[in-house]
Amino acid sequence: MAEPSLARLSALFFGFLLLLATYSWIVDKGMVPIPKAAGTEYRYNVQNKPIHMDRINPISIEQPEGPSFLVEDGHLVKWANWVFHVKADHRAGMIISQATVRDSETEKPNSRILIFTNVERAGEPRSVMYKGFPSELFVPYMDPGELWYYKSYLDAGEIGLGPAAMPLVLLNDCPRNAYYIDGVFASPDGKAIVQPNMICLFERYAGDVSWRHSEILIPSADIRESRPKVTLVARMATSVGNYDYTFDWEFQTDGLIRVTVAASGMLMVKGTPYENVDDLGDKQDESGPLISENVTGVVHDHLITFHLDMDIDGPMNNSFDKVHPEKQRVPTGKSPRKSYLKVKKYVAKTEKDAQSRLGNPAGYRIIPGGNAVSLLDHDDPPQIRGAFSNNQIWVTRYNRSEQFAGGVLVYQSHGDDTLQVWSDRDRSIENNDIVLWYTLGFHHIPCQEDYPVMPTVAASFELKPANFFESNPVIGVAPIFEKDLPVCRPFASS
Ligand SMILES: [Cu+2]
Repeated sequence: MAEPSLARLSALFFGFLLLLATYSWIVDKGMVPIPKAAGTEYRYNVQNKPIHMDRINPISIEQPEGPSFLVEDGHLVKWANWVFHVKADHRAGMIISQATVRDSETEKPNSRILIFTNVERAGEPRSVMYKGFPSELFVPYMDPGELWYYKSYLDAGEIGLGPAAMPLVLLNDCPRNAYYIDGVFASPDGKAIVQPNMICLFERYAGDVSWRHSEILIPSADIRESRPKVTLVARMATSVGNYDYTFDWEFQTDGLIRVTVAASGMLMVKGTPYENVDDLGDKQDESGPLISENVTGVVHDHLITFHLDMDIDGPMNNSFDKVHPEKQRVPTGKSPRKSYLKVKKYVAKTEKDAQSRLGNPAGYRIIPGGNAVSLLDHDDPPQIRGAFSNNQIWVTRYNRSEQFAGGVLVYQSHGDDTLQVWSDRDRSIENNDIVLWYTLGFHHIPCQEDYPVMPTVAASFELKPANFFESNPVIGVAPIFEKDLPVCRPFASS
């Protein structure tokens, strides 16, 4: 594994210099004791901190017949019923594009293609997503004091998630069965920077079930059907200064895409005269909790807005329905029940070309996961620049210049080129080429366990087929039998 190149380091250094040049005056607000810094070493080979737990034996996934995916031309990934393009990107870190899923019920004559020597892929590829990537990453700190008020970062636009991505750590960032892809970027002097092992691809089996049913009402039949859930993960990790973010795009054979952001790394901390919360008396430290002697963990948000250019069965004629489950009251005397849940569609203007058998418009649902919306006032300067986090979900008409939710140029921006501004134009989005924007995030209230390096905290959302397939698309998948896995056996039984 190669060390980071000199050109890459100079690119990062140049970026940090720009940040420093923005705030180049000195403010002295008095002295606080220098923290002891005891127990802050986190590197395994230099720390001396025995852990008191039973050892976990090394673990890995065995694939006796090798991986089930192909990578063509360095970036085109073919796995199970999915085909998509993955690439490293200077600003977004990793971009997934032209994702199609093969629908075995749309097979036409001669549509089978060979991807391995003995495996055929049946059915027609159907477009799901043209392009998806983290468009901006907003981290406002919640200390309005003179030394901290300006600390609100747009990490993708100001730093770039690509150059800040160090090579992944083999066997730890990704499992042994992972395949690695390098990133290639341009340095400020125009030379190429190669970032080795920046993205990994691997099949994940976490012991979960894809679908199952046992027939308890017909005991003589002994029907017990179950299928293991195996997924494909595309992962990159970036270290934007003190913080680390891992981005996963996980593809399931049932058509679902799960996007996960996992945050780890080091807190941005502030000195304080206090060593113990008792020293505070009736006061509360306004910046955040005391996490070590003389060290405060300043409260902040991590808000990551994804650009999701969904092209369900093609770029045009896409619409967005708001679906609300609502409680309904049963009229008195009509039923022993008093209430029930009814699903109501609020923007049901969709007439798609591709209709399913039952007449439902073919679609994908967004299933929110990690919800966090900025609590800053909309007229607060950081929030004007980070206005894309005013809403959890946005839908805009496709415009090729609207890729980055905080604007193309974010250094010292005033919020005049954000997703909020574009959305305020109020263009028609019905039966059109539209882009879905979703913000996930964390309100981070630090605690002692986050210090010196915080355990990973993850949040995710899902893009789930809804009436896209005619029925369960993985009903025909074969189960796994004992003879299929000749390599791995539990140690006790070998
Ligand atoms: Cu945080």
